[in-house]
Amino acid sequence: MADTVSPADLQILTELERKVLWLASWTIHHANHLRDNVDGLKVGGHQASSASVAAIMTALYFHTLRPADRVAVKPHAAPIYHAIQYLLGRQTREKLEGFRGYKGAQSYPSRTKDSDDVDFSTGSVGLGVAQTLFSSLVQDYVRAHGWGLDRPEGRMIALLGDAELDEGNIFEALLEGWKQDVRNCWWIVDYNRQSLDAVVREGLWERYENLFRNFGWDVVVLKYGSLQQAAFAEPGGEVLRRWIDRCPNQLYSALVFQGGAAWRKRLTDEIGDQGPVSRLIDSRSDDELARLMGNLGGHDLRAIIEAFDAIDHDRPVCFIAYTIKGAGLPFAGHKDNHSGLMTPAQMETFRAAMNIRPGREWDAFEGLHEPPEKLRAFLSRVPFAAGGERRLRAARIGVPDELPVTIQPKMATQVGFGALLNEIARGTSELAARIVTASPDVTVSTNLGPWVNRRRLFAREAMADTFKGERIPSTFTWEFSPSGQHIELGIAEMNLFILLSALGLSHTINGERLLPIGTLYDPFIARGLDALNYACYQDARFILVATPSGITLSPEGGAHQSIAQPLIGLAQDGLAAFEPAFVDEVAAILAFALDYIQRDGEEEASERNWLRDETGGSVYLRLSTRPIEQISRTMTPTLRQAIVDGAYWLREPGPNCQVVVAYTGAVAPEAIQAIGLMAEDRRDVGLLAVTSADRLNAGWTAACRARERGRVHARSHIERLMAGLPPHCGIVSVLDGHPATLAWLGAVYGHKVRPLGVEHFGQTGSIPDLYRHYGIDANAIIAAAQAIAPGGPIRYLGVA
Ligand SMILES: Cc1ncc(C[n+]2csc(CCOP(=O)(O)OP(=O)(O)O)c2C)c(N)n1
Ligand SMILES: [Mg+2]
Repeated sequence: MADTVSPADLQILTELERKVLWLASWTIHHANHLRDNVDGLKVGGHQASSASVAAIMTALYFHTLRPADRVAVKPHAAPIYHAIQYLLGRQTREKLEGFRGYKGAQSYPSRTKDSDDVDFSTGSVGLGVAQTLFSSLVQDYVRAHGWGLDRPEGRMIALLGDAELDEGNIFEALLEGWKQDVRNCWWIVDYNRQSLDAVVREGLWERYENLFRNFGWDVVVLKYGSLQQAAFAEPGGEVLRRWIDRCPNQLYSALVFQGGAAWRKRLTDEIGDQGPVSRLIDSRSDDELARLMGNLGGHDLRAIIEAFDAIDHDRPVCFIAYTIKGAGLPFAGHKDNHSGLMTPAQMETFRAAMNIRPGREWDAFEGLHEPPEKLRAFLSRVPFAAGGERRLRAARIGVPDELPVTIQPKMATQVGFGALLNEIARGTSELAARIVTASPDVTVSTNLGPWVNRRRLFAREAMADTFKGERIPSTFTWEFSPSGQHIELGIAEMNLFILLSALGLSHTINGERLLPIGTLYDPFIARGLDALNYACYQDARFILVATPSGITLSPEGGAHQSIAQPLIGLAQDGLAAFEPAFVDEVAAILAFALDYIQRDGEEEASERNWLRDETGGSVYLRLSTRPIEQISRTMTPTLRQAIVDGAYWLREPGPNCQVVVAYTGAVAPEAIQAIGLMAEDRRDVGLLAVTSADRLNAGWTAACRARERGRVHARSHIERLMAGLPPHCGIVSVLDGHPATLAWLGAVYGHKVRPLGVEHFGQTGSIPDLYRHYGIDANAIIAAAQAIAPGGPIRYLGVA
């Protein structure tokens, strides 16, 4: 193998590895034993897990990485990551001292919460790994469209725990990556053969090796360190190698934990009678023997660096790096070490071994043999740190207030969405160029067909539509090219969300703005929910459009009917959820959304609606396939704003209002009908169109909080809308989703609310059958109104 690192640099790197392990260990120790508010903070998980990757990360950050490379670091290696950034001058001592504490360095690397340039957040194992694969695809997408070509291509790298490979989402990504011809992606598996509870099964690496190769990946197994390789070359070395290869994981770990004497006894008992190998063992002290046996590939800087430097292609690579969990620490190899923490006494021993004087624990070069100026000079020329700011920026793309669409008398919101995108696709605006759509095998059924016909599918290599070539008539053109703007995924919703997460970070990762729109069936949001949460957690920006939704897709039955999704929309941080009923509302919301996903202001909540509109976020549109009669009206700026803020009066209540119906989404016709019928028997009835329960609710809670903090005049949108309602007025809320979504409306001014909605898995049937069955039809609305609102019997009850 090429000698790619000079002996002098290797010596410095060896020192830095020690330093990194020390700093990470001290950070953890400090958080657990020394900070005043340690109650409840004591958690392990980090110490042993960090130690296992100290060498790999030292090699990566101080030698291999280039500024354009991006890394997802396994969650429990956060202390090592922060220590490395500290040495590079990108992390503060204060943050390290505050590790896991309020505003301190985060337990798991976080793009949004950490200040030291984390590329990808991690925490929920498996997701960060897949994120790197999809980020490679996004990098290719951006470059294929001719953007960002003045920047060098980066490698998207995940350093992952071996147990992360238990997560199914990794294999979903692997398959998709193969289909999409992924490149420039490295996954480095910290093969310490331990997870949280357990020691992993024997021989797993062979399964992984075959699997990755089958998907077109290069696989590099880093099993032996250079000490071991040298020993294998000695007489008897082959016997030792065979013994190591046959040694079960559990036993190897146990012997590492027990140390040199235990190794000697075991090796002597099992292979010690074979002349040369006995000499090989006997020629080493206990310490030397322990060092030799612990010198696995993943702890040997030279072996790691050579393996990284030897990659001379852009195909994806999986490195399987053998390591020992807790290497270099007293609980190395012990199966219970996941939450292992060093006792103060053990820490003192470790400190002595590291030559660290009390009071100098945070000094960057304390205890190292190399002179500080040499170390400083080395750090100043680390290639990774040469590029300056790692968070890139991209200009915002202009979005018109009004998106044109032809509204038919009867139309479903999903059809409206398709028509809107079709209109955008027709033009040549920058907006149209920057939109990228994606869907997990439901492109046509979520109405992206017209958009794809115009903008085509993306692939690095062009691929013609065979049906078109054969002149077979088809409604859809299925043509792939590097300039295509739709990414077609297999049916894995997890992949959709992680792809959206990668597309939605393009402005900061690639410095090129993309406007991602993903479509899927509403119930299957649940399938990718953790990935959706992950995407929001790292502040990726995208628009999610989900149809069909609720029991309104009636004949499909319970398997496809979503109930909880409106509550997800309400509760998911970083995601503004809308459920419009009419197509002009969809147009207003889509225009808002395309702008909102680009905002990154720091300002406080707006005084108008108390929403964090300056900060921006992602958007979820819950749409329907039910054609409903459209309202013929002119869209005014006031109406548009109200739609975006979350609600408006479709029928303004009078001063003596007895009943308000507040509806969301596809049940609009039932709400309108019920109001019409009740109007004869109830005074001044009102009809509230709720386009976003999420934003209404968020504005209301924020305004309450502002008042409690002294801003007495704070008023939210819903408070203003409901201000004139008399106290005796009853509110019937209704939606095709969980009734709790709107039930809180009663808490705004203390009105009685009867929330209608769906609580149980759906039946098959027609829309009227099911709306009646679940009690969200006009009759159910009237019955609910009669039960809670003042006044005599309502005549039309039972008629609707
Ligand atoms: C989705 C998810 N499930 C469970 C956990 C809790 N957890 C944290 S680390 C871990 C085991 C990690 O083992 P491995 O990936 O081998 O990392 P190591 O600690 O060995 O470095 C588990 C189960 C998690 N973080 N995410
Ligand atoms: Mg592990």
